[in-house]
Amino acid sequence: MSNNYKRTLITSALPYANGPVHIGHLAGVYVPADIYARFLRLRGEDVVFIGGSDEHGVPITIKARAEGVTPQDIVDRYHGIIKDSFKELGISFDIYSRTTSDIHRETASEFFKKLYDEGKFVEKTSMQLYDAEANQFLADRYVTGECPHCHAEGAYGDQCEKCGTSLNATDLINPRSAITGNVPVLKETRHWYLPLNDYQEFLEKWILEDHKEWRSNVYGQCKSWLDLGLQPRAVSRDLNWGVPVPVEGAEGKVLYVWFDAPIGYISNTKELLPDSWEKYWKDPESRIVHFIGKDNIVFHCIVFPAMLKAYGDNYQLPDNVPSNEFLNLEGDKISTSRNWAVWLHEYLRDLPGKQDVLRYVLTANAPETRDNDFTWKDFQARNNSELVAILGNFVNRALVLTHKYFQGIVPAAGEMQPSDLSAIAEIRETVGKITENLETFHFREALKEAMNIARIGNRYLQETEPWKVAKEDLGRTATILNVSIQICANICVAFEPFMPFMSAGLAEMLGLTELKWSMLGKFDLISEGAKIKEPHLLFEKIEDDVIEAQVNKLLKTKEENRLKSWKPVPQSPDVDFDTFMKADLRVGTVLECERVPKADKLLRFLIDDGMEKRTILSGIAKFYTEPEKLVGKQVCFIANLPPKKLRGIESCGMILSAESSDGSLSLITPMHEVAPGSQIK
Ligand code: B3M
Ligand code: ZN
Repeated sequence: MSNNYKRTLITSALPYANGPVHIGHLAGVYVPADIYARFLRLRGEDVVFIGGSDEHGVPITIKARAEGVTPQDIVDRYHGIIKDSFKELGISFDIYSRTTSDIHRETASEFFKKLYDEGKFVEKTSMQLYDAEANQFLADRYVTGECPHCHAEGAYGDQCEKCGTSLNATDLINPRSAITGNVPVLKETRHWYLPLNDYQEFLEKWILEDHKEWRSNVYGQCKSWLDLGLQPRAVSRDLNWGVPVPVEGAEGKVLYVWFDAPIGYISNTKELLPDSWEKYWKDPESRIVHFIGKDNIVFHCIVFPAMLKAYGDNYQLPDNVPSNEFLNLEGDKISTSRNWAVWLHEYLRDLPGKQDVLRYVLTANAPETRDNDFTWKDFQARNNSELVAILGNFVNRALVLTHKYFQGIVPAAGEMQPSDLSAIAEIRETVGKITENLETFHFREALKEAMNIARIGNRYLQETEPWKVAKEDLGRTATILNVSIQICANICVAFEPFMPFMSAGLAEMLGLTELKWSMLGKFDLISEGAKIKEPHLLFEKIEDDVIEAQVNKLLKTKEENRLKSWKPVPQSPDVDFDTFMKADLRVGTVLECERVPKADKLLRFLIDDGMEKRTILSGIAKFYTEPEKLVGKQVCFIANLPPKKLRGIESCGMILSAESSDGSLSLITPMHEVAPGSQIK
């Protein structure tokens, strides 16, 4: 049992249904949560794994407004995509529901109403940010500005994503409406506040004293907020999308999304277990573990626990909140708005059958204690040099050799020799490390240790060389291959939490019908005489072209973003007409064009300017890699600049090019051919 609890409720952050999920979500929350759920199940524990879409909140209404559809259209579209793609990746939720469900609306309303009736809220009228043109109060992502804490730009009305601090919209410096871009005005409105300050002492004891075992990044963030002193937080909003505030006279007001969403964990559990959900939420012998990303720490460690404390009724608080840091993509922050992401549903379409590879790479690179980076090169390398070359290679050799020498029938093991015993002992020690790391949410480390089972197996085959021994001692070969098959069975169990598809395929080949964590470290899992199925490769090499296609897709996105965000340099100060007319602009025909030796930027042009042949050097070599193709073309140039010596060559004039958004230079040429030397007017 995990920490002597009778049962465990695992929740994973409810993704906003305003877009698909991407690898950052998976690495941060869903793959670790699934690993943990599978691990506890393998140990025979009573586990419930809850997921669902977070369908309220301003990100959704902003997207709906942008697309001219209703928020319900948006959440229906993305709830489906998210749910299906999680399933295809093997995220084994016991339920994946949503917060626009009736049961959620009822649960969240009742939760609010109880606190309201018991006077746990402070009702306050205050001046809030308002966009007069849009006729809309500006809450949460409806307003952005400079964070008053870390001074990052682009902080939202309720939170700064950069430093994670939760904010009140009126805290923002230089706020701007996300709807119209206008500077907001202040307008009076009434809201209900949860007085978090009333729970300061309780939270300090519960977190800082009772949960010193929490990850340092989680513990540290909570401590910094508690040290700042908790403030009352609004739990309602002037919006028309969300759970209506269930109080007389509260028309046009809904529950703040971060009040309603965590209650989604409760409503999803209720939906799954109508008769026994309270066992998981209100029994001190139950354990709740929230898997989240670091920007959600304050809501899961401070706000939601305060809400549950305020509600009472014996609600249990989370025993652990193993929050991950962020995963970046090719060195840049993953961003939904900039489409800088690897979207799960696109990954599954572009790389069919490679769910385990993604799960493996995201766990191996998991941002458990610091932000980390995903690159397609690393993805390919880990697949080819770890999954194929180490794990797949060992299993394939063990199975192929058993077919080669024993027609696939597992041979009886003879007397063990030191090499057999040491491999077995090493694997048993490794199993202990995997277990200990999984129990303490160190999934990266646990995976590394699991891979060591395959490394030990490869080393065992290298040392015992059954392919040589078989020539004169089939009995010894039988022992070696029997041990190797048992190692395969251990691999099958150890990797089930990380790569369930590979594990199922290997179990099928080995004839294992039930996997239990207690099987690990045993070497009699596959009986002698058992028939091993024809082996198939567990993993295939990923070729360069597959990776190039993904990298090019990102480069295209980067270029699109550059174009979208590109603005021309501001216009230069006016120049009087006479001054301008002093410049003598002409058209010339290119007679020769070649690179200048030892000058990677320069091209030497020989131009027919209608009067003579003139040489002009131009720094456009990297944009015209076949200069000879410019011969015969016409270019525009400034004729009356004083000659200038560059690399020993006298350059008479300047050839005109336009600088594009990506910094590339493009020659200017007349719309149709004109006589060389024609003046540009
Ligand atoms: N919808 C996810 C996010 O902040 C947020 C989690 C809710 S969990 C109750 O991206
Ligand atoms: Zn900040």
